Amino acid sequence: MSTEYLPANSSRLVSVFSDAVALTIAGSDPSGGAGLQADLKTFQQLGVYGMSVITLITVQNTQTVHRVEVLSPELVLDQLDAVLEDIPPRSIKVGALGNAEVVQAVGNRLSKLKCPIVVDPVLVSKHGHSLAADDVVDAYKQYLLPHALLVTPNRFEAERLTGLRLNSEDEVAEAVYILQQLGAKHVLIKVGEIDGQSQHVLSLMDQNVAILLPKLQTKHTHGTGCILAAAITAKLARGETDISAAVHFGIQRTYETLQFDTQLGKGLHPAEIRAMSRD
Ligand code: PXL
Repeated sequence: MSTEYLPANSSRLVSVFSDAVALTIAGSDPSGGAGLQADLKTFQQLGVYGMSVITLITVQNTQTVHRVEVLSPELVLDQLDAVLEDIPPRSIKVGALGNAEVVQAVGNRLSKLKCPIVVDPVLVSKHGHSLAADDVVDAYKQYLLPHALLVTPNRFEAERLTGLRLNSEDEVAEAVYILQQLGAKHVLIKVGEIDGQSQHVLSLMDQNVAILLPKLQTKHTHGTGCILAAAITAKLARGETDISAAVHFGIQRTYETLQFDTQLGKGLHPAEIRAMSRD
């Protein structure tokens, strides 16, 4: 038998991004397309060390969600405290929380932190199906939005949080205003199609910017909401302080995922950010 030695390297390299650490507080999607799995993969691909606190477990694949089990608020907080006292994240993403008790518990804990918090209020699917009862919506307004540097609702979530119907630019602007009154510093509404164009609307202080996206004919968008918020969170973890730059980065990278179909699964193919080839 011959013997091979790996090159005796080395001074162990200290990662360039060693303080680029992000935490996601989110639900599990075992098929890997959405939830904390999508968040962690996105962090990793963007050069950020990822941590995850699990809030709920879904039983799902690319075709259907069979079951959702929400963890107790105590178990969620215990996970959160364990990582916070050990590896302070530079930014935090909040995804699905499942029920009002968990929203309240997480919101109270996050109120004590200083790092940027991106809240993706998982309330209604991008196709318009409700994922949360009314008391969850109220809990988001009361306990979580006041601590959000950025909140990223889709059109239906923005409607539920504000009680408005978003059918025009004026109504979108009104929704942005209400969400800021509720305490979110910045707002990114993933409006989708309005006046015949696909767009996101970002609030920057007193100014709203419509970011128009070329329309792509694909239904394979599973996980893109999670990926967008995670990419923004990753950029913040890498030290970006300009929220507009972080949002534009996230939109660009998420949009790119739609131009590349993973072709995985029998249902809606999951999207993913790819930073490098698989060699
Ligand atoms: O994209 C919303 C979302 C968030 N979190 C989990 C999910 C989904 C959608 O499927 O499964 C765990």
